Amino acid sequence: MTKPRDRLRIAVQKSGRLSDSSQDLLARCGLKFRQSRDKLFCFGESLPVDLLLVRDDDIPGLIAQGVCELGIVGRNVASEQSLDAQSKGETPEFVEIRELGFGRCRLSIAIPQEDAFETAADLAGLRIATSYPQLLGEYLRTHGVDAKIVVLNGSVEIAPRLGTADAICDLVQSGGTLVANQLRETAVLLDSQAVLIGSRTDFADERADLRELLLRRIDGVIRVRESKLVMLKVSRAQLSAVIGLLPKSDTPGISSFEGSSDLLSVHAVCHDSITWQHLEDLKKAGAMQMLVLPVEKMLA
Ligand code: PRT
Ligand code: ZN
Repeated sequence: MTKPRDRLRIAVQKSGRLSDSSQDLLARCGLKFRQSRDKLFCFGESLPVDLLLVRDDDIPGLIAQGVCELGIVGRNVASEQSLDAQSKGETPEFVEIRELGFGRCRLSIAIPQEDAFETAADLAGLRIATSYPQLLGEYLRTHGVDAKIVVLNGSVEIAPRLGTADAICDLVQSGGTLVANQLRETAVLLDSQAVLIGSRTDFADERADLRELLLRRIDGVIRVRESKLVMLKVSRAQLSAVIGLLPKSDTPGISSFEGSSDLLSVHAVCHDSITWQHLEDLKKAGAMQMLVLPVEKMLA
């Protein structure tokens, strides 16, 4: 029997695209760690939650082995490793728990700009370079396409120019890398972002409560990040039109001004981003002196 543990371990990428946002999220959850960032293991000082700084590809495996309970990785990494386990007849020992809203990208197939493409069937017989053979394999199987998967661990985008592949399947964010390599995106296989993953098993020790506590705080941080406080003035006659335009708003607070029976002040927390277009629409509907403020903490 394994010894009960009273500390939780969470693994995040040591250095790379997800590192800063992952550590920022944990800091916003009130976690403070003792070691400097370049060390592998950081001791949690504010809560019994320790941090492991590792390569992103190692995180699902560390959870599967029981070295840590939670981790932050791109969905692309989690899905690829999950399919890999399934291809060996194993059940992946980790599951996706939360979307975290950063590190957004997509896994796409791209072909040389001048090549024709209408449907997935046009990929038949091609050599497709990728670091995601499982996700690509699943896509090809689903579409009944017989193509050759060329596994590369980096610089996938130059494979067509080098003549080692006819197409690629790689992560795309702005699309700049594809354009720079005269490639064009033809199909999206997976929409990705950073996700919190965790072990499939429930814990019978302190870790169960710690995990719940951390999840509650993460939910709070995500909710606050997407929320804005909107303040504005409006005449009584235009109030309902203006309130109807506030995106995902809680019940607004409405107050009147001393000595004015017509002018009202409205404040509302909106759980969505407020764009310039929203403000233009509100103005047309009669809103005046609008203010959009970030929300720092929220407790219902
Ligand atoms: O060293 P370690 O193994 O930990 O890091 P890594 O090199 O494997 O990963 P890293 O830091 O490059 O990326 C970590 C995660 O960030 C990925 O697994 C994705 O979930 C996410 N992410 C988000 C991206 C991108 N955006 C991204 N644009 N990962 C890679 N890219 C690359 C892509 O491979 C291509 O080369 O950026 C290029 C495309 O970008 P655009 O903007 O030109 O389209
Ligand atoms: Zn990696």
